[in-house]
Amino acid sequence: MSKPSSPSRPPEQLTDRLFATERRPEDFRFDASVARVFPDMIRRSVPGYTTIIPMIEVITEQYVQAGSNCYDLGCSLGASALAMRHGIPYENCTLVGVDNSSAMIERCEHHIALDDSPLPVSLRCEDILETELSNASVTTLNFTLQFVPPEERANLLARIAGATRPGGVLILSEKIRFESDEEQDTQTRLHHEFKRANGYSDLEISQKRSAIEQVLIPETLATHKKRLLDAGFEQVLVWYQCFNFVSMLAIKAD
Ligand code: GEK
Repeated sequence: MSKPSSPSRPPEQLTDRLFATERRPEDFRFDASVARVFPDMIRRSVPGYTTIIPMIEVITEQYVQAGSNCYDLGCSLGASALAMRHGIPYENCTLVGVDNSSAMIERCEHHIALDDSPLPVSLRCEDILETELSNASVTTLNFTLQFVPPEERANLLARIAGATRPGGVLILSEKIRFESDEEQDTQTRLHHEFKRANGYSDLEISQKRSAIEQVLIPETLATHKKRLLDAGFEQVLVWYQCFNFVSMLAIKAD
């Protein structure tokens, strides 16, 4: 019996092979070539990503407030925004996804259209440093703050905290670095083993590392916690960690 024909888009187009051949370590950009393979890239590169996304729905459900705005900042193709959408039980909430990559926003529109939740999602192709924020109950920065220049991070977090209602939250996931060089080396090695186990070659791992190091600046957990408290959140806790990838919850006082 002949095999059923393959789906309309060949699988090669969806598999991340961007660093499989020799490339100059030029700056990594969220352009169309990255957007096309993004779901495969993030799943195979970020330990815990497939656990974190459904937890964003659970956390949103706990903290969303009727009549408020929810934001997914650096929404890429909308995975976190869709998780938030399914965690929002109120018709009078507004969900906003923001990303400054037009290639990401274009594809995100399709993902939102394919989803069955009735809650409208408004997408903005804007810089999260400039986008308007107000009346927020749940905001997500799922692996986005790490791409913001470090000197801009405190202002952004203060703006988010200032726009958040009492009892509202910020969900923050980041690649972190460790105080001790020994732990940094061990956790980095384990992360690379995770990538190898997911089919990335040594060449892909080392070339991606060189490219991403120029744009992704990780900080320590202590730096993140202090800055979130300084920004105006009352409580900061870690709800997930796998190797050097951490998800935090920052809660505003009631
Ligand atoms: C997910 N949250 O799947 N303004 C707007 N967007 C930005 C900015 C900025 N200043 N800087 C970076 N981005 C997603 C994954 S990916 C994480 C987030 C990763 C956007 C950038 O265009 C990209 O789409 C996203 O932040 C980071 O849950 O690639 O590791």
